[in-house]
Amino acid sequence: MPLSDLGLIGLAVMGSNLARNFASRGFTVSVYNRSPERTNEFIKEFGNEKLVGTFDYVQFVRSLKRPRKIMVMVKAGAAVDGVIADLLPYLQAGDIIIDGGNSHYRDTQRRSKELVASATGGKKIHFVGCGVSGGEEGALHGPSLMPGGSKEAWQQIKVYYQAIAAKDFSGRPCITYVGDNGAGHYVKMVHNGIEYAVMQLMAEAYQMLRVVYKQTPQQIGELFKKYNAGKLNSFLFQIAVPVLTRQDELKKGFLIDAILDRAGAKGTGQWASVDALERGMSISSVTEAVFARSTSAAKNDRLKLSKLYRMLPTKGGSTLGGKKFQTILENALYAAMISCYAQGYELIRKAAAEEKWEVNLAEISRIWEGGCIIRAKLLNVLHSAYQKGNSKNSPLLAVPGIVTLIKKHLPELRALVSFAGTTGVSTPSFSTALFYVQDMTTERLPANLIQGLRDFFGAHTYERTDRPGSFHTEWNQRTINN
Ligand code: NBP
Repeated sequence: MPLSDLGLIGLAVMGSNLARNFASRGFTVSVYNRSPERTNEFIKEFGNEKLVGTFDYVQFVRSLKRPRKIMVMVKAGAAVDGVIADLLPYLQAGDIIIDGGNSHYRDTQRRSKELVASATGGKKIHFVGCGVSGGEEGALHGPSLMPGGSKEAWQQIKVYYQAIAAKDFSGRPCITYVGDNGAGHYVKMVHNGIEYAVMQLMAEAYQMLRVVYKQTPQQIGELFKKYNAGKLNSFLFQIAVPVLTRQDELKKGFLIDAILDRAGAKGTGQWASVDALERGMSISSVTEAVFARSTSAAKNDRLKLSKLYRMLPTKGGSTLGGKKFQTILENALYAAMISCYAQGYELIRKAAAEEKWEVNLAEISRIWEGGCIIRAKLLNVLHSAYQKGNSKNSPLLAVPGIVTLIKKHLPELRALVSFAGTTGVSTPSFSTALFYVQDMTTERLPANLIQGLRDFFGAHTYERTDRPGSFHTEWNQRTINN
């Protein structure tokens, strides 16, 4: 029996589709799943000469060409450690483990360290933490891939992974080596954070149209379709159209109106928010999106409180005409989305500096052009702006093409947020997107007052505008009683 090019462990949604994707590009893949019934089912349904079922680690490892390239697609967390521990006795120096799950990047950093020679009885096993985005469809037809970790291993696996990746706007594979140890999983975490923020912006836009302008889901679906044909062209706007316009099969009306307004989360938005807080960075549009899902989950409390506070939206629609609003909304969405990317990219820049990763933001933009959930025309705009500005790692808000776009559309974002404030519809992600750009482009913020207050009550000291050093003032405590 000829040896397989690759091994894949974990045949749930993602693993089985990735295995099929590799096989469809001509590679042979040995697969293994903890529960053998799943392997049997998979082989029965999809098995061919390219997909080989194995039922224990000895059989699995023996079936692979050396150095072995083994992708792990199991539930993130303890299961990944368990699989690595079980595999290790059968591996040899130079073999490669690729974790394609949504692992926390700190776990990936730990695993990378643990797999160096000292920790594995003299066997140098390479470890790659690879962010995978695109869900089931992406895994099967072409995901966006964010590998990080061993560069030596990357050289050996790239031919396989480039073959299965989605294509960017110029037809190149949506994959790049992101950086050392946990860089790939870090960038995937930020990708998911941006995904939270973009979906929250879309939900806020929907709510304005539904509540203030009394648009039907059909009308909103048609508007989003129009947006999708323009500069907001993206996977999320594309799928929003059927989600909005599908008729309910169980009763008369639109399905969207029957879906409970309680959003779930798997935690990557929270991870990104906590990481930003720990690094002293603001990704407020992402964090607001996480908070918004938490608030949505408090359905019973909201129901009770809504009866106590009947603050119905005002007739905002009449103060800003429907057609005019549609244009403002489109441009406000565009500016707000750029702000979300600017926030995410600043977090990546900070993490890269602290973790010593050589991250290239032009490339990150490029590999998100296709395959992933946030794929959009805008990513090509960001990528091109970085290239034209010859500024692959500048803050996004400093890239010349982006400065022009923000200057052009910020007034509409401002108009939208200020209008929303009069309607009673909450727009936390639009608001924070605006405030982020405003604050990051403001020379003098009011933090001087905060410093003064901190120095008053806690002698925390302050810096001055006119000379270096740290200063403390003996503020007159008695003045507080005057
Ligand atoms: P799941 O995250 O649902 O995990 C199920 C797989 O993990 C099964 O193969 C299961 O084997 C295996 N497994 C578990 Br659970 N515990 C195990 C253990 N202790 N030892 C060995 N195997 C174990 O699968 P998924 O949705 O395909 O996702 C796989 C990874 O990809 C996850 O990290 C996920 O977060 C990530 N991801 C998912 C998506 C998506 O759209 N679903 C997108 C991008 C990334 P069993 O059959 O024996 O129970």
